[in-house]
Amino acid sequence: MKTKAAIAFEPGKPLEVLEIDLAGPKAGEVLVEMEACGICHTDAHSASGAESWRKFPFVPGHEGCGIVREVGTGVTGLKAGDKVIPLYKSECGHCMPCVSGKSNHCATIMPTQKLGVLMDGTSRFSDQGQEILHFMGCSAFSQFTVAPEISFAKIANDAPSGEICLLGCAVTTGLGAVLKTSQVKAGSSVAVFGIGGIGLSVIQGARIAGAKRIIAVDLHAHKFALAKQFGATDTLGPADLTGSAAEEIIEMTGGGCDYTFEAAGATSAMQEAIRAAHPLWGTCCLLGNTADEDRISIHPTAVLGGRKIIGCTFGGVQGRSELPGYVDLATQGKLDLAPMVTHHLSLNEINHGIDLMHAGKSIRSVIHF
Ligand code: CXF
Ligand code: ZN
Repeated sequence: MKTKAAIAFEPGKPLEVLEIDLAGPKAGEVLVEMEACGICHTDAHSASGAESWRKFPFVPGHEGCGIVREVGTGVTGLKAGDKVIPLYKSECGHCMPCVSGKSNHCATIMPTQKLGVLMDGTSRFSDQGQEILHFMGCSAFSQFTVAPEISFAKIANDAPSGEICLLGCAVTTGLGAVLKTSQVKAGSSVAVFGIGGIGLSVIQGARIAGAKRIIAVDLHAHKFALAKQFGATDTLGPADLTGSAAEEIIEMTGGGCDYTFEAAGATSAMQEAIRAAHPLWGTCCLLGNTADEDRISIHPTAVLGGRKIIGCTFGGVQGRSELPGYVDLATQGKLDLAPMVTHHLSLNEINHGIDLMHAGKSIRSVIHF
């Protein structure tokens, strides 16, 4: 069949939108018609060529929501008509990390997913006979995509795809970091560094957890209105500071926060977030990704008092078993997603959406198919 997709043909070049070929689902695989997909920094980062190991061309996109149209042989958990969110963290339920119940780093498709192929070592996408690779097991910047059944969370059919797609990455990353990985307690103090899609979701998670103080830190003060709307009690920007943000937070909280989160993807923010966590019982949770050569450094005494430095991917959330519950939070009105979607675009406008993101003009742009 044909599918209209945005393709990263060469590192650093704009995506090209064209009709390409898509082979149907093989055994254990599922064909999904995408309804919506958010644009995430990771899509642009990977398309930029910053990952020396990544092979081109590929179809990016990993924050999608769509409808199952066809299932391959042996698929038991999904059927045509089901609404799904593609998972860049699959959940097979059988590998060691899945069985442990302590990790969402499902090992089953990791080796092939990184290579941009499905589990049989081949891609379903092609253009005039040239192989086009998959991305993060999702390739959601395509009207249709194919991935294994273990790479989809089945969610409520009445969930609104244009907002729920954000649970494919940013929202689950922030919410899961707070509710699952850090298990923020009611009455806690929380600081969030970086108020993008992930940071705003940390704020919403902290509000849901009943945190009494939520301090939003960002270099751009125009982000604070939404942070406050989502539950931030305090905001800190460059204009509010004489020293560092960490020093100010230590002053404001009488020693540091119970929990801090880094959602800026910058080592400088990570160092600040570590310092801003209380030195005796504070937990600092790192969420952002940075360049391969980046490092953060601490003196051992930074943790000898009891402070914890942790981190997670996709919030530590196991997609198939736990994402439906997060979707329900949104449909029950406990999680506000609509204000996060600052731009609604067509697939043809994808490069504009990427530009808006780089210029800091969007929280999330969502592609509607
Ligand atoms: C990323 C976060 C950093 C590791 C790879 C996945 N998540 C989504 O954008
Ligand atoms: Zn992402």
